[in-house]
Amino acid sequence: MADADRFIPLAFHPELSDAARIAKASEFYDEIKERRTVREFSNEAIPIEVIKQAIKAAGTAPNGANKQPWHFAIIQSAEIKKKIRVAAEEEEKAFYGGKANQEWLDDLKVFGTNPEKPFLEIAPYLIVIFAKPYEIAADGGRKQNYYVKESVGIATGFLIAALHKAGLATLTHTPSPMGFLSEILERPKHEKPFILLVVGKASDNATVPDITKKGFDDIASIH
Ligand code: IYR
Repeated sequence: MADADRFIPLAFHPELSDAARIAKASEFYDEIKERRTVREFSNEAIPIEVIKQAIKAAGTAPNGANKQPWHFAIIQSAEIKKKIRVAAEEEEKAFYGGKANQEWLDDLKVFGTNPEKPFLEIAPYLIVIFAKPYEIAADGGRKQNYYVKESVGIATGFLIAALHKAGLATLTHTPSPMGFLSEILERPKHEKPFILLVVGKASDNATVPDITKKGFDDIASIH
């Protein structure tokens, strides 16, 4: 435990009635349930300040020992987007052309996905979230990080929620393997690409698959 004098009073202490809490929780549900993974983006420009604020929100996520084991690379350069598209499509051709088994391909049919990823060039931003299994200290040694996947997963969730709140659409894209992202973005070797997030406005005529989410009783139990 840290020294008592290193603790400060918690600032966030909302006093809400039970009814207000229920209302707030259901308002958030109503908002977040409108989030859909989108594959048809508008090329309309979005101020980078929106992206910066959303990444700041992501950076507040709970994480192992407050090591904040993440890096967010924002890509707006058309040239880099093109490189990423070419490399991602290369991996996806291998995925759809034999690497994925039939069950996986059947599970993807409803989404209408294929190896072509034009959105990687159309959307105004790509954000590559990197996970840092460890840090390199000033003396070149390794400093441990903890619960890295959990931490980066939670931060990515915050990021997606913040972008949704700003009215933007996202696509969590995970070409596999993603090593090409480290090379193109010239990130240090020990940072591992976690998710490639495509960000922008959904195109006016965007469509999404007609799928549903499991209900409360299917995802939760009360003990
Ligand atoms: N990465 C591929 C395949 C893919 C896999 C899953 I699991 C999805 O939910 C969607 C797609 C692609 O992006 O096409």
